[in-house]
Amino acid sequence: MVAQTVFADSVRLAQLGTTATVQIISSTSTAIIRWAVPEMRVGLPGTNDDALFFLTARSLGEAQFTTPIIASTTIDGRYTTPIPLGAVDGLYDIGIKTHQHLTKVLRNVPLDGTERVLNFTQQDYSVPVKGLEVLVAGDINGLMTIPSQMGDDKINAIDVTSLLAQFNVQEKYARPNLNQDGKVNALDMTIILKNFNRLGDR
Ligand SMILES: [Ca+2]
Ligand SMILES: [Ca+2]
Repeated sequence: MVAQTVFADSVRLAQLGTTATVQIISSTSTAIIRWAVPEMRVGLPGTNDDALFFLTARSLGEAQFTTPIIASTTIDGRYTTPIPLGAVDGLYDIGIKTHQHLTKVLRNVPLDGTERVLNFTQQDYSVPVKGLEVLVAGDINGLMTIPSQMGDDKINAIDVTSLLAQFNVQEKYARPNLNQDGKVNALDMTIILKNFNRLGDR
C-alpha cells in the first residue's frame, strides 16, 4: 500500500515536470528465522534454543529500522511468522538481538519485496542448513519490554551485577540463567566471564 502511494506520488511529480527524486519503498519485504541458536544451553541441540529477540537492519553502517516488537523463537531456534521489514529495497546487514545475547549480524541481505530466510547459524544468511555459528551469551542488563532497553550490546560488570542480583534463583527462564538449566549459578557466571568485554556486531 505504501509502495503504491509513493509510486503514485512519483508519477504525479513527473506529470508536474518536477525533478524531485522519490524512492520506491517496499511494503512487502519480510523475513523468517531458521535458525538462531544461543550458545552453551544444556540439553539436546534444538530442544532448548528459544530466545526473545528483535531485528535491526543497517545500510552503509547506519541503522535503518528496528522491528518494534519483541518475539520469541521456538525451542529449536526458529521463527516462521513473516516479520515485516520496513525498508527501502537494497542490501542490508541484519542483526538479531536477544534478551541474553549480543547482536549477531548477517551481511549483505538483499531486500526486494520478497521473503528472506535468515540463517544466523551460518555466516551467509541464505545457506539452507544449520551451521555452527551461535549467539554470544551474557548481555542481561536493562529491561526486556522494548527493544531499545533489552541490554546494551556489551558484556561487562553491569551484566555481572545483574546476574548476582538473581544468584541462586531457581527458574529456567530467569534471564541470567544463560545455560537455561534450572538455576542461576556459577555456571552462568562462567559464561559471562568467558565473553567479558565482548561487543555485539555492528
Ligand atoms: Ca550488557
Ligand atoms: Ca544456569
